[in-house]
Amino acid sequence: MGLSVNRTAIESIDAREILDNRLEPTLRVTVRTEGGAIGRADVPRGRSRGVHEAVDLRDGGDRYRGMGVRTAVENVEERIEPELRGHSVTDQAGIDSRLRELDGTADGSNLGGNTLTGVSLATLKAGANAHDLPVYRYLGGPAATELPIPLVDLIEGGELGASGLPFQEHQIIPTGAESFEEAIRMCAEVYYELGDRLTESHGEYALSVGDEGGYTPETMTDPRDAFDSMLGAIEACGYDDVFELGIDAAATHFYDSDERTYQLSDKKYTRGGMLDYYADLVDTYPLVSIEDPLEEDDFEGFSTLSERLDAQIVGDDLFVTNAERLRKGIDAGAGDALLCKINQVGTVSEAIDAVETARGDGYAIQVSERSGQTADTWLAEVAVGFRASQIKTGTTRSERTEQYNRLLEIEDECGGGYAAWPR
Ligand code: 2PG
Ligand code: MG
Repeated sequence: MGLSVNRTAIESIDAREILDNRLEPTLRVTVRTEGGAIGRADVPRGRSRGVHEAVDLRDGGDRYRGMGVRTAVENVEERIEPELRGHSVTDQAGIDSRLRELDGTADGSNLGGNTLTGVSLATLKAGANAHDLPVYRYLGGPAATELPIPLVDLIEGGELGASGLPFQEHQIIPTGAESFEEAIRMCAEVYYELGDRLTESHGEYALSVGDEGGYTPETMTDPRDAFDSMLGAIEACGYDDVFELGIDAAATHFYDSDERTYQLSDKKYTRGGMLDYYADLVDTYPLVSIEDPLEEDDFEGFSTLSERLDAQIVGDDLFVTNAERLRKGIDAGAGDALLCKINQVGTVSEAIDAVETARGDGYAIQVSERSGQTADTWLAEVAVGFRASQIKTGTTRSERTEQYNRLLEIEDECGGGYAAWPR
């Protein structure tokens, strides 16, 4: 007679060093249960990171210019696995709080934020697998049937693209599409059309792409030029009624904290100057989403802007997917939307906390990629599972398009609707 097997109890946790889209090392974690369920997850990595994010543990030294993750691998196998063996993968909250306890720091710097994220995500996937459910259904239950609106980064600047543009992302947003499938097709057609136009206006090198697969015209320095080019392409495709625009300014990265000024192309702006600058953009263009318009600790400035503009103000480096920082923002009236990146905060349960806090206070939820990631499609699953109305996952390059491909499958699987833009 066979022994009864606890289908969900963790039997082993393995980790290895793999490579992301930038050929930089990152962590892959595999959780196996006694009953044969398996969850494997790859950890993403940001380049334009916020100072309040969980610490990404890297080996230092010469290997991979210090970016190796062998210490993180060791932490998973030697310090975490013995502690979690036997725990049920379906107890996500229990496993995540045990991970936090083992780490013992607020910023994840002992075991590594990347280590925590890898184990937490692999546990989530193993839990879904043990239940024979796709991750989005396991996470979101029967209510998780809606597909998010994609914010597609057609032109890159800042830290993520070698264009002359100060803002990091210039996005098209298909708020007027009827389905996710239609939204992505229209985004692709605008992308092709924009490519033809940029070749004409800025030369063929404009077609080189940045970390998220958007174009990077070197001679483009004014965000208005990016908006005009994108609107020209949208109009040429006949989609004026479908698209609106967004940006991720990622303002911390052009902020001088000594002078308390922002450097935009060849001009310096005070906070007040930036507020007027954005107000003017919103007056001139169909700009409905502005991420990180000001530096990462300016709750007051975010609040003034949220009050003043109709556009959605999204907190990325401001909130870092942390429920406490978000709560502070909500109390101050700062922002209208949470950017959700699991590895910013550490574990899946902490991200759920932030998402539920946002939902409870009527903040929109935008699930987001990192500029460094792999073809692992947990991001698509999590976006639907968190019932986020928006997703940001770049443009071209397989680690981005795989998310779209998975979302297309999910749309078919659940006959899902398409989210509405918050007005
Ligand atoms: C951002 C992101 C991703 P990174 O600022 O929103 O788009 O950049 O992953 O480099 O932090
Ligand atoms: Mg950002």
